[in-house]
Amino acid sequence: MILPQALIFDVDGTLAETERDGHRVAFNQAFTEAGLDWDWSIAEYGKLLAISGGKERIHHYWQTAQADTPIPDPPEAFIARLHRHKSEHYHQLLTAGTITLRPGVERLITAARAAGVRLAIATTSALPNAMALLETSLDPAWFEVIAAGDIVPQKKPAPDIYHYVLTELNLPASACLVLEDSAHGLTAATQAGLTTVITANAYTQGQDFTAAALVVNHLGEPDQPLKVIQGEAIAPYFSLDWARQLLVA
Ligand code: XBP
Ligand code: MG
Repeated sequence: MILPQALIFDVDGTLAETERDGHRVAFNQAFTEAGLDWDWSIAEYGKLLAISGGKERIHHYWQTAQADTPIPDPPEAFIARLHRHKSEHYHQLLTAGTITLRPGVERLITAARAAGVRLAIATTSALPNAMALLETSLDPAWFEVIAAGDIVPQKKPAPDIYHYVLTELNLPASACLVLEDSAHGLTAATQAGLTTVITANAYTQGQDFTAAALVVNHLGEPDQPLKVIQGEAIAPYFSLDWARQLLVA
């Protein structure tokens, strides 16, 4: 069997640095619009990323930091509406072109398509938000499976989303390589038995990536070499050949 049979990409923080200047800004815009004086700073948002999912993050913040703020009943419906408005702001930010793909992402995806390696998405983000990035920066049609948000009962770090993708691809974990940026994502993927490469970023760089097959600062380009943080340095940029070597190791 030719390896890898498939590459499975996380979205936020992996395809692009969407959190700080995308999701965070959109959450704040939605809060202001709803008349709430909530404002998530860059540092505070970093801590809130421990809670997966936008709706869950708002709910957690309300319960822990804003317990005195009355919000209309039922809270779930209010939070869902707030989150929908946040998604609209997020789309506008993406359409404005302020968020670009991380180094090496498009190159690796192009190489995979040329080699017949199948592609999939496994994200905690809501489907419309994942689609917005794919539509503005890549092409959703390139991905055979786009698994997002509430499609599974439990979000990362639970492995549900990766089990779902493997079932849809009808492939064993041993044939696929995952690209993630966070400890939550790594836990989810490894619990599903998947070999994982971490492309760390400003929000995730201090996290525990011991279970990863490789940790790099980004996937690299021929003229923009990656830095290996954990694992063996093989080449200046991550390739399908490197992916194969990790899977057979
Ligand atoms: C990222 C997340 C998401 C986004 C917000 O997950 O945790 O909650 O921050 O997205 P991943 P939504 O890295 O697995 O893609 O508001 O759409 O939930
Ligand atoms: Mg991520």
